[in-house]
Amino acid sequence: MDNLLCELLPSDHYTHSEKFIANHLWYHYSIVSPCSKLPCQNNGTCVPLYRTNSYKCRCAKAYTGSHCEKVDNDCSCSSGPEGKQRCKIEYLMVFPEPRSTENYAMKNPAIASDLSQLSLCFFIKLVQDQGDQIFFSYATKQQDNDVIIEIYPTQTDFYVGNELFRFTSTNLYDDTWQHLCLTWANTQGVTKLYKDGQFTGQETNLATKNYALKAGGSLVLGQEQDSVGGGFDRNQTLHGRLASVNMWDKVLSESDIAAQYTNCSVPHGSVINWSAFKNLTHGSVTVEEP
Ligand SMILES: [Ca+2]
Repeated sequence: MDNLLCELLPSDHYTHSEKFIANHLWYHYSIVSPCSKLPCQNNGTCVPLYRTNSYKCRCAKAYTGSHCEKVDNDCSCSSGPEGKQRCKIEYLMVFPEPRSTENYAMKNPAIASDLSQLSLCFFIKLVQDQGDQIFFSYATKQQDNDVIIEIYPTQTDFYVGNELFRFTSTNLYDDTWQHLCLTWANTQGVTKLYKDGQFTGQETNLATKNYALKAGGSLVLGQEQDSVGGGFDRNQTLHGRLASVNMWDKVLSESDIAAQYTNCSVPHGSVINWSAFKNLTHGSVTVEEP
């Protein structure tokens, strides 16, 4: 029998799996690795520590714990949906340059029942451009401005039934992700604005008292409608990024809204559900998944 040639390898396939290529001329034997039982969960990578006959787990994004067995709940929202917590974001929608009336997402019909109150929560990151930017436009046959969110450098205008609520204390053009919630109820005609989980102010417009938003209209993200599903103006086009746009048929509590920011997660809305928009983009609007 021929002599066997023995080669001692400087590494193993747990440490440098990319350097190990199958070769039928060699038989490779190795000592039992601390990683051979595949101890790391949820796609974590096992790093063998031969000196101590132990290992450590390098966890995939969104997992933590010595064996990557725990979901990472330490999600600070400060860096928005593209930060550490992007794991909790189903997808982002990107509204690119150049601004164009071709770029939008539309759901028609969007709302199944008339609404006497609402909460609307979302993440947004804006790029400053000429003019104002309309992020959200809900139009019905009776009223093309039934709900609008119009963002200027120095103010945010929110319309219900073509009636204005103006918030002047918010600057949304700071090139960071913002978590925003707006609530409105027709009992008092009051709208409240929350930024990054904090209540920032309220406005009253008595003309919205007892008003009801009509069901069956068209919701457009990224453009302003002057008719159902159309009448867009390039100078009001959104340039930026959106995520987790959801709407409810009730006023969410301050603690519910604070929890969205703390958890960096907007739950699915009962009226508008972000999942439904993923395949409703037009033009150059793109979807990015984490
Ligand atoms: Ca309009």
